[in-house]
Amino acid sequence: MSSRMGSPGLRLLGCMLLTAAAVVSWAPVALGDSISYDDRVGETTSRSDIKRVVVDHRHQKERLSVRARLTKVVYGVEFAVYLDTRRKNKGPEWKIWAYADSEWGILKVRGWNDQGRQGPVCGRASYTKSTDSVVARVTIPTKCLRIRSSVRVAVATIDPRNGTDWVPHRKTFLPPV
Ligand SMILES: [Ca+2]
Repeated sequence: MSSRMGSPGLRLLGCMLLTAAAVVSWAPVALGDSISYDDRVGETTSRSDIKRVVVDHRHQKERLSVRARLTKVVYGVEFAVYLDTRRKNKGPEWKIWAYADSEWGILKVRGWNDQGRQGPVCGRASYTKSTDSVVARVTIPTKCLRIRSSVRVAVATIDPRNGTDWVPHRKTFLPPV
């Protein structure tokens, strides 16, 4: 009788522990001048699913690097990095966009939905393929975007036919680095 009564309790405990582990694994982890975020896989309709994002903002190196590990590279899916550099404005001031083996650029934007206008030409973007994933990366000199202090970053893979995978959440920034 006691084991019968105990097992639902144990199951509940196990469930709670699993939930706690899941919450911990998806929370952003600050690492000095960088932050990493493990995103769920399979939660998006975007064909290019984000697994992990690392933002590296080493002030002494005067550059901002954002890399995202994706399940696969899909041509025509846009890799987008939104930057909040002015805390007075809630939304992004800059959008960096890149397509695999194709063009990339920087746009000055006035919010999440702004098409933007051509920003400065600086930095670089790349896609690096490995056996089980692809790493999309952009690296920008901070001076070029007038980043003087910490910055907040949001990342998305915009699949025009299927949907968007957002990190950390739709139109939401990671904590500042
Ligand atoms: Ca994802």
